[in-house]
Amino acid sequence: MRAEVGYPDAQRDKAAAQTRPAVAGPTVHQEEKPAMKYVCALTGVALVAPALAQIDGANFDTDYGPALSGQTVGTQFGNNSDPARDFANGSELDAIFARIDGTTLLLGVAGNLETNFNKLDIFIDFRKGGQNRLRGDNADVDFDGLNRMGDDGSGNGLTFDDLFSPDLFLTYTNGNDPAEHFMNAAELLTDGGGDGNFVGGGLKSNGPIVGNGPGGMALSADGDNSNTLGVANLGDPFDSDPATVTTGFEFSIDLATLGDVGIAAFVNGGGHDFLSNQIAGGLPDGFGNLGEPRNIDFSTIDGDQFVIIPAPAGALVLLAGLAGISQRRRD
Ligand SMILES: [Ca+2]
Ligand SMILES: [Ca+2]
Ligand SMILES: [Ca+2]
Repeated sequence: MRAEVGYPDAQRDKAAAQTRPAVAGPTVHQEEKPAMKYVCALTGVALVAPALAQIDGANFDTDYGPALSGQTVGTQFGNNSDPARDFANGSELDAIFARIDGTTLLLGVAGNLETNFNKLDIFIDFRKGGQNRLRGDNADVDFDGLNRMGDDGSGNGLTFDDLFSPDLFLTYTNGNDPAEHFMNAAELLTDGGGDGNFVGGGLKSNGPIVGNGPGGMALSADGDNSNTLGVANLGDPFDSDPATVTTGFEFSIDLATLGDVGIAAFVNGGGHDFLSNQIAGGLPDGFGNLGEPRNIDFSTIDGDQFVIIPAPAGALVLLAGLAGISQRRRD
């Protein structure tokens, strides 16, 4: 019972590591899983009844509560000094705020994204399967930017931490004056070849991006670039505690799934071709830009370069004994 609402790929990998038969043991009652998760989450929604966050890129503290993760290193993509909501002269990823509301992931990525069409790339692990190492035959989205990070045929490809195999890619960007913003989305199927599409965008003054991703998944997003605190340039003292930055980029993602979710996120160059050092979960002290995406292997970098977003609290309370599962998932 304990693992029924747990983190999909962590369970899979842990089960594999223990070399258990696929149908034996308490963690792998596959046929029962959807029904159990459905019951738990429905009950959780009834008990918790959280208000829907407004997708505006602001007020993350009141919308989500404390940050799940704060940045550890100063930015090498420029420390924003422009307080305007729609413009930034640097990029930093200060904190991750999130919660799951029914089947919808609500995500706040605090910080700034320079309005030069640099990218905020987000990877979401919400079901079994996916790509621990990015393949080169995924959907062509954002000028083939996803495959720019993947295997070029030589066996490389951006590789995540061991327990993280994302199933969905989202990318957000902003630039121009007057400011515009855009979003694309793509599936990350275990065997590649998934669907992907341009979600939407245009003038920021028109409000949030509202559209659909692969399979008709409902998506919305908006950005607020007004932060001038958080981390500073690499090597300088922080402007403030990064976990207290409450503006940035906000997403509503209807995953149509229930249970814990993992996310990875980073600031990337305009062609998805040069990773900054602004990575969700943080890098070890002193790390600069990571550069060529295809050569990055987060499993060789200390710490988790992903963040776990727990399933709704009500579901966990009802399943007594789940305390500590988050820690075990990181083993
Ligand atoms: Ca997965
Ligand atoms: Ca800053
Ligand atoms: Ca790591």
